[in-house]
Amino acid sequence: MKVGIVGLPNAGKSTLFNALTKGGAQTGDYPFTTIEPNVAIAQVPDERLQRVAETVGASELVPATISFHDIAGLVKGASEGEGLGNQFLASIRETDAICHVVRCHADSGVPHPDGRVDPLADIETIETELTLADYEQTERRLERVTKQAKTGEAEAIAERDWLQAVLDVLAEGKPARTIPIPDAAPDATRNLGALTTKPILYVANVDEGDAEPPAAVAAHAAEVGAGVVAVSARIEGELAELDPAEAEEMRESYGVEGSGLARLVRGAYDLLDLIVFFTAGEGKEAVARPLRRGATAWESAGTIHTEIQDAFVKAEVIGCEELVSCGGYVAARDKGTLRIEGRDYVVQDGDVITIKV
Ligand SMILES: Nc1nc2c(ncn2[C@@H]2O[C@H](COP(=O)(O)OP(=O)(O)O)[C@@H](O)[C@H]2O)c(=O)[nH]1
Ligand SMILES: [Mg+2]
Repeated sequence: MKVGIVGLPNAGKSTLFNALTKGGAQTGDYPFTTIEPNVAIAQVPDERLQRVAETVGASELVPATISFHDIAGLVKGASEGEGLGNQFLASIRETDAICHVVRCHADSGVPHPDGRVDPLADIETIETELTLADYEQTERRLERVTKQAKTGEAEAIAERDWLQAVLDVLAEGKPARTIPIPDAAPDATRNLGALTTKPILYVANVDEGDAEPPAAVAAHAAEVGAGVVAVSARIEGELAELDPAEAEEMRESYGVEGSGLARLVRGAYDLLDLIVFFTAGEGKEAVARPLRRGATAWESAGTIHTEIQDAFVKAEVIGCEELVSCGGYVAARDKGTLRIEGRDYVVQDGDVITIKV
C-alpha cells in the first residue's frame, strides 16, 4: 500500500516527510524506514499481532506496512508537461491514496509560488492538473474500449459507458470517483489508472498552535468525500528531533494535542479502508496483512501469493481473540471454533487464516 504526498512547491511536503521518518524512529509508535530519499515505510502498529504470534509460537513478527512517497514536482501546467510533468503524474498513478499537503500557515518567510496564501485555490490548482491528466487518459482509453465494445462483449460495453460518464464529469471539473464502478466491469478503474479515483487526505499545514483546518478546507473535504487533518509540519519536524518527554513538554507549550504525525498516519490508514488479517504458524512468521474491506478468502490468498490463490481449496479461519483465548490452533479445532470457509467467505478484520491448497 502506497500513499503519495503531493502539494504545490513549498507547501511543506518534505518537512512533513522528514518529520515522519525521524519521528517514527523516535517514538516507536510508527516505526519508519527510509528506503529511498523520498520513500519511507511505516509499520502499522497492531498489538494483536504480538498476541497471535505468542499463542501459536511463531518465530518472527512481520507487521503490515504502508509506504509514504514524497512526490515533488506538481506545478500549474503539469498535465501539459510543465515542471516534472508526466513523470510526476506517473508516480501518483502508482499510489493507492493521495496525501495532499495544503499550505495554510501565514509565515511570510516562506514564499508561495503564486505569492499569496489561499488554501482552496491551491487545492483547485492541484486538482485541476489531476483532472486534466485524467481527461486525456480517459479519452485514449475510451477510444480503445469503444472498439472492443463493438464486438458486443458485455464487460467492454459496461466499461465504455462508464468511461463516457467519467469523461463527462471530468469535463465539468469533477473527480472520476463520483461515478460508481459498474458491476459488469469491476476492473474499469484499474484499467484506466485514473488519479481522481484515488482517496484523498488533505493535510492542512497550519500555523503553530492551530488545532483545526481552515473551515473552507474542511467544508471542501466534506463535499468531495476526502479526509482532513490539521498539522504544523514545522512543529512536527521540531518535535521529531526531541525525545518523547521533551516532545510532550513542547507540545504542551504550543498547545498541540497529541502527535500530529500519529493523526496523519491514522488518517492515511482510514483512507485506505483496510482491514488486517493474520497468517501465523508455529516456528514460522506471524504476518499482519492489509486487505481491502469486503475482500474474500480467495482474494486474501492472492495477497499472500498468486500460487496459493491458484491452488486455493479452502480456508481455516478463526478470529484472533478466539484463537488467543483457546490458546492455539489444536485447542480451537477441538472446540470447533476453527471454521472451514470457502473461497467466497468475506474476511473479517482480525481473522487468522490458514489457506489449504
Ligand atoms: N512557518 C512554517 N514554515 C513551514 C511549515 N512547513 C514547512 N515550512 C517551511 O516551508 C518551506 C518549504 O517546505 P518544504 O517542506 O520544503 O516544501 P515542499 O516543497 O512542499 O517539499 C521550508 O522553508 C519549510 O521550513 C510550517 O508548518 N510552518
Ligand atoms: Mg519537497
